Amino acid sequence: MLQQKMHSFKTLENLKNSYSERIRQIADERKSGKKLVGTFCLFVPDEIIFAAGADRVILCGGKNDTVSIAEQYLPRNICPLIKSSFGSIINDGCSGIKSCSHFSMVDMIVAENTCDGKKKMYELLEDYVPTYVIDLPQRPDTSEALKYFISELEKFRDAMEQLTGYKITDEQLKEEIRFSNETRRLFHRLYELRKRDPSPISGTDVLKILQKQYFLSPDKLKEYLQMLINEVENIEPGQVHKPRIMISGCPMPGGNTKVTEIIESKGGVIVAEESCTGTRSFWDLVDESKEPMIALAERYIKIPCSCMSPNNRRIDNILELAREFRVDGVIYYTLQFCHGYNIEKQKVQKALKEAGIPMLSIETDYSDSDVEQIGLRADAFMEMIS
Ligand code: BJ8
Repeated sequence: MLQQKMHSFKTLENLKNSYSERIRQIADERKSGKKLVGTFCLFVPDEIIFAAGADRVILCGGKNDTVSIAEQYLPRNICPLIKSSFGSIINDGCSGIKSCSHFSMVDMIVAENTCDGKKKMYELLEDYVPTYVIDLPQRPDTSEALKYFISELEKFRDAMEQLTGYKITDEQLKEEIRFSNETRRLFHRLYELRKRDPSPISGTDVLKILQKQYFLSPDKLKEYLQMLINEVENIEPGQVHKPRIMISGCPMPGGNTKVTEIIESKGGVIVAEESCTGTRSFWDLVDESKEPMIALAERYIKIPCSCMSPNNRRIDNILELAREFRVDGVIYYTLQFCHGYNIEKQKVQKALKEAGIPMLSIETDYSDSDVEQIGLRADAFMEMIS
């Protein structure tokens, strides 16, 4: 297969150095009394956190080195994302593993009732960091579910006011919604560019900013996104078609780029991700014309996570994305022991088969033990769809 070298983006080089700058910013904010909230999931509306005058970072772990710390407390047979996150938070630096400082800086964790493993992990986390849990109705298409979710978000709004001492006004909420929608629109622009054939940017590169969106401040994220879009827009159109791949499934938090790197080293290019480190994070905007709490509840309850049942919206999204991004194949990516996404694979596979789109299923963890084996399967898949 003809290979074409991907462009190297200055924005992404700069992004590499953003960690220490952000840590300094958080430390300064905390000195001046600003609260830092840690979250784990897209179902927690950032707009409410920011409207309360707090900052936030997402605490999902994507690194393998904190998994063993967690395994001293948690069963081995749960998903690596849960173990890595828990290990990062409780890591006191005595284990010989460099402590990730933002994990130890949060004033409150805002959790959500999604999968069983996370729910139970949050109960344990309470011993380390004050933890607030938003209950999430899991049959999202009923009017009762929406009503209940609105009431849960109202309670969360009160909890944030208590944490920061600021009253959240509707005006402030609307402002945050407007700001977040602008960022969502920028992501749409970036994804629009990926529709070109060949795509001017690799999926591994896009993943870098998708992962950092959960760590950077909202202002910085917007700045980086704008710079990246400018760079991508100015790339000379390439000539060599590469198999266009969509990733669908579990999130790939910071530190976890294993599968995208393997796929792209085998000649494919990832053009879309149906994932929480992908389209689920920005695809739908919040309706700015509505009463803000209702608009937030309506937007967030529709996130097609596999904890929802039924979750046909996800199947529809996958088919729509596959068409829009003209994908040649889908990599169905699940983390080990993630039952929701693992079981939902059956429905996705059936729908893709009916649509004539090939799918390769990869179930993995954060270790490198299966890199070779995934590589061989990816090779065969590329061969098939080329
Ligand atoms: S909205 S995908 S961020 S819950 S991989 S911990 S589901 S066992 S991360 Fe998620 Fe929110 Fe859903 Fe997105 Fe459980 Fe599965 Fe592990 Fe997961």
